[in-house]
Amino acid sequence: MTQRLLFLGPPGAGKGTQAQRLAAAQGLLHLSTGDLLRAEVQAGSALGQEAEAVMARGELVSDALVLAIVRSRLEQQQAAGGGGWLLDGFPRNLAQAEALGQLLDELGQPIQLVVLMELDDAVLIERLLSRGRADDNEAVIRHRLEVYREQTAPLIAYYRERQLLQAVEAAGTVEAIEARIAALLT
Ligand code: B4P
Repeated sequence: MTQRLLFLGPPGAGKGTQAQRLAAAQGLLHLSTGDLLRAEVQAGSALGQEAEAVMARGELVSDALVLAIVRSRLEQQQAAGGGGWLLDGFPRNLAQAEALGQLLDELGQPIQLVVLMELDDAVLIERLLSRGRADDNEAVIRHRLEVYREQTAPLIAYYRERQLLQAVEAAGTVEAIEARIAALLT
């Protein structure tokens, strides 16, 4: 069974929704950098104060900050005896992908699968507008999509070259998409 995987895809593709379900079903550690950053904002920490304005603009928080969060969670899990993990929304650019590769080499825990969730822009925008989070207004969503195309989409070729990538159509019901993802893991 696949124990170490990551979810890649545009904002609103449903990475968080599917990652939560899969991690619960398989007993994996679910690491969502978006959720972890929002928790820091909520707590009013120095890190959260730094992240808040960047997220509200729909831009990427600094690589160093996000990497420090991911490193500490994966190291904690290994110190507690190890286990599988699912990275959701990380990495989001090539520098983060390279740094993640180095970290996983250090930990001796290579990625087994990258799931790319694909969806049309019109559906993404509709989903995010109906969610209505602080960074879900139309201008910010369009900017997040541009940031995705410029900075995150190059990871598709990066992981395809490493023969780790599998794409999934992310349209349809939550259950239908869940079944498509489950079929990749056996
Ligand atoms: P994220 O929290 O990662 O959020 P997202 O990409 O907007 O959404 P996701 O794809 O997870 O969609 P979801 O399941 O929620 O990022 C937010 C911000 O954090 C970024 O813009 C950035 O500033 C910062 N950040 C995060 N990670 C970073 C990193 N590594 N480096 C730098 N900055 C980082 O689903 C969206 C909506 O669709 C929900 O309302 C859901 O209920 C609905 N939905 C899901 N599946 C559906 C389905 N099948 N049908 C209908 N609706 C569905």
